[in-house]
Amino acid sequence: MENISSEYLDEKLETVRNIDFLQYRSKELPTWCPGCGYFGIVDALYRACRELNLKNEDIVTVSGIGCSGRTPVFINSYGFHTLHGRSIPVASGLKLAREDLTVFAVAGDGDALGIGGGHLPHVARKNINITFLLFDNSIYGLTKGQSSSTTPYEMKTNSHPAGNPDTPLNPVRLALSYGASFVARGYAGDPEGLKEIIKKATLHQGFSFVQILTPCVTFDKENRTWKNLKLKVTGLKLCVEGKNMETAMRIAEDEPHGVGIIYQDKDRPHYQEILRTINKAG
Ligand SMILES: Cc1ncc(C[n+]2csc(CCOP(=O)(O)OP(=O)(O)O)c2C)c(N)n1
Ligand code: SF4
Ligand SMILES: [Mg+2]
Repeated sequence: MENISSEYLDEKLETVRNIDFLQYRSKELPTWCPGCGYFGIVDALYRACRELNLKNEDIVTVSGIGCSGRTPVFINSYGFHTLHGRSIPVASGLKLAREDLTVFAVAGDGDALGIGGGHLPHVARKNINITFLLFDNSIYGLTKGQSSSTTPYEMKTNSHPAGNPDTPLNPVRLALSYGASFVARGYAGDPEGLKEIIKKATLHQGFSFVQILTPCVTFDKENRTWKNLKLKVTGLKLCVEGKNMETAMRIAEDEPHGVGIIYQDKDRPHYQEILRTINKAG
């Protein structure tokens, strides 16, 4: 078969990138497995950026390590592929230095809640104005299927072939407890709905936490599969009005597959506003 030249591919990709929201797609070809939920997530992110009319040069996506760590490579903007578990602190520093930029921090469940788990409480309590996307496939994908902080109890994984002995963390409950001013859950299989959530999270003035339910098609054949997610994911059953912590906590407990905006406190100032007020007073 005749080889396709890189010039030919570049030309074709340039054409594709010129289609509406695909201006946010980089020239890099995906390294994710065919069928991975992450394609749906970046698709939603491209669409959100388009509808928010963000300039490519005003966006920065910061990642840690894991399959999710590749995300900035596929976005036609500035990006930073940092160390394992460190997307939140790097994104926070960046936002504090360059308030004018739109900063997305992304991380897998292992990255964000395992090795990087110490950063979430602080970005939430400080209310730093970044959008955090948790790519929650409930497994370590990149390192080939070990149990993560969100792997269900007793699920068989490559690190626990007899069943996971650990109780999983509840990401939404954690984010609420830590004081995140915006908490939502989305689904990689619904890029249109996820786009709306990412738009709201981006427009929110303060720390926005979005848990995204997504499958690892290669290393999870029993829990968060497309088939199971399609059956389980629903819109939120409980009605969320304003900042209602009690309802939000009930959703965290009782609706683990409910997608939508779970909590939003629009009144709380974000970190740079607080700093300006304190510095003026002092
Ligand atoms: C300090 C350090 N410890 C461990 C690793 C190995 N490692 C790389 S990615 C990863 C976990 C990835 O899982 P997750 O964050 O859920 O991301 P996914 O691959 O599922 O997107 C681990 C343990 C590493 N790269 N650096
Ligand atoms: S290993 Fe899993 S998370 Fe990683 S790219 Fe493949 S399907 Fe996606
Ligand atoms: Mg993972």
